[in-house]
This record gives sequence, structure tokens and C-alpha cells, in this order.
Amino acid sequence: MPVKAVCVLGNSSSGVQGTLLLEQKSQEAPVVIKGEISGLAPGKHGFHIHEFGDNTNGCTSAGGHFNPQQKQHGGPVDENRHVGDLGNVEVGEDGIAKVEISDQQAQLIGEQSIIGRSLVVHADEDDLGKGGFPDSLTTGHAGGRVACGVIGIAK
Ligand SMILES: [Cu+2]
Ligand SMILES: [Zn+2]
Repeated sequence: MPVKAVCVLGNSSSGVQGTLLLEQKSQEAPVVIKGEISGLAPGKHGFHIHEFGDNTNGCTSAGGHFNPQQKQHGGPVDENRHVGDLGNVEVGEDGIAKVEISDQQAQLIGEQSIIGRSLVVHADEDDLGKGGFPDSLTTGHAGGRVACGVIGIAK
């Protein structure tokens, strides 16, 4: 049975908005994430699944990267990565990021489902753990959280 989810990204102070549709066709299939994000500066911006679907204190209360296997931060194709490490979205000169990600580690099905957690987009580029900064191996040195949204079950 395919599982579908949706995430509405927002943040009133940054003006960043977006809607992302997520789908996983079977337990073995990748999760496909598609949609658009507007209001970001052109260039690359870190994009992750964070642990909590909690917006009590804005994007801060989403917690850290979803990391059920206690690994280091990495890039989407790395073996050693957080489940939440989706890499970067790329924003064009028009301020719009067209997102189309197919990920092998994130799941909408089973015990490590990301439903009920958050998607977060960052001010800066995720260095995929390779930047050599003190926070490269925890957060990819991606800077502040400019928008976030909870991943919910969709029709
Ligand atoms: Cu993040
Ligand atoms: Zn990470």
C-alpha cells in the first residue's frame, strides 16, 4: 500500500513558504519528495528531517536531525548519515526551489517513519559533513532555520 504525506513549510518572519508532497509506494521503495519552496535566497540551502513535529517554539522545537541509528551527519548518498540528511535544495535566481528528491533511508512506513516529524530548510548550504567546521559533523554547518513544517498523513 502506498503511503502519502504532506508538509506545509512556513515561517511568518522569513516569508519562506512551500508545500511538499511525500510518497512511498512500498516498504522497499524510496520516499519521493516533490514540491516548491519560495522566498529563499538563490543558491543551496540545507534541507533535513528533524526529530520532532513540534512547533511550540518555532522551528527550534523541531529538535536535531532525525537520527535513530546514532550516526554522524552526512550527505544523502553517504552510508554514514542521519536518516534526516536530505542534503540541499537549490534555489534559482527567481527565489524558487523546485524540489524532487528520492531518498533511500527516509521511510513513511514502519517503526522509523518520518510522519509526525518536521522538514526544515536552512539559511545556508549543508556541507554534507565535509566542511571542516565544528558543526559540520552534526548539522552540516547549514545555519539558521528559515522555515519548517510538520509531515502529516495525506489522502
Ligand atoms: Cu536541518
Ligand atoms: Zn544530519
